[in-house]
Amino acid sequence: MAPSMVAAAADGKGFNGVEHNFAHLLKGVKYLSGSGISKVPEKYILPAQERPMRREAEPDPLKLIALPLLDFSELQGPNNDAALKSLSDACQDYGFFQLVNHGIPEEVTKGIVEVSKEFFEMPFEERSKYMSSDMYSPVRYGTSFNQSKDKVFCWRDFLKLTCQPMEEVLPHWPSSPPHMRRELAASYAKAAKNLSIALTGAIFRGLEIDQVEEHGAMIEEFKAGSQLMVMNCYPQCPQPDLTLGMPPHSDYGFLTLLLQDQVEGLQIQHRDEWVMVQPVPNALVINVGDHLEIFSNGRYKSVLHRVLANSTQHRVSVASIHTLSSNRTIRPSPSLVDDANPPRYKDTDFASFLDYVSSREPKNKDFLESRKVTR
Ligand SMILES: O=C(O)CCC(=O)C(=O)O
Repeated sequence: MAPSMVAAAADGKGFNGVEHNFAHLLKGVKYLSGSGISKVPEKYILPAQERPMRREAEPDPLKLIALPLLDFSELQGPNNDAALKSLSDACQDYGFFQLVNHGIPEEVTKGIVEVSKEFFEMPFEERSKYMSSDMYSPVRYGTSFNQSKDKVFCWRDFLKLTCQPMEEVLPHWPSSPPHMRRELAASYAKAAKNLSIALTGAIFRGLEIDQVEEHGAMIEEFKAGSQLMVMNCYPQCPQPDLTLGMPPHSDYGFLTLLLQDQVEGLQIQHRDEWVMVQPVPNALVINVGDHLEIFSNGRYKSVLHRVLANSTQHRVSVASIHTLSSNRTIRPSPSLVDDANPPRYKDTDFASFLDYVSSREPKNKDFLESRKVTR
């Protein structure tokens, strides 16, 4: 019997039973999965109508979608009208696309996925040094979506690293695995930041607002803007039909760049159906966040997405979420607003998002909904 199982048995909470004490659950799903459970604890069981799997009325929930595949070199090159049009169409119709030839070296993308796996493989005592309920902490290790608010836990552990200003936050990042801090996480974070700025420039060109002085200045602001890197760990789950790796949510920022290993799990909502994103080797999954939906006055969509748990394969992903600095107000671009298209969203900022999510259980796109103008 593994030592963790002995400990569990000793305190009377059988790991094959359904009940577990809350302190065990806060150790996270990597710990639970490693303890050899054969059933998910009750805290992870979603109400029947929120479960991911095969309800009679639902079409095949494992339907794969080939997201629009964009080539970054074409977006950057001359005569890029067709590429910019594809970018704009993808942001309107899917809110998601995959990006190839993005220029981040493969050793960096593979390295950050590997180092994330190594982090979650470390003993719980080592990982737990970074546990914090402070949303403003530059490093936060935890489990579920928001472990202090979630009524039902999801099957995910995470490490969140604030990336700006890099010189200030870097000393707080985990010092193990030994090469995590500088060599990989920092070089991936910098590369993702540069790519997000270049993509934002392409998005402004696609929206035909790049010549507006204010937007040129915004691109400069993005350089010192906010960046959060989230390493997600979804270990094998004994009953994946009863729970989710991540519940349906949208991302708060302008753009999210997601690196996933080749294990399927990410689903997006497209035309009222959940569809599985097919991993493409060496591609990044990019999605429109709430701030870009607001900035584009609703033209581009911040789309609901979720992650399925699975019983056979461990999955790891690394999301890098980019937006303007936390005290910056986000509002519909004045260039996209006129009498026919009045502002559809209220002004917002990152701090109000954090206040919102720390005061309640986040659900679906409820923060974005709260920012909509009702007429
Ligand atoms: O793991 C994934 O594929 C998605 C992660 C995600 O949605 C997030 O970190 O917000």
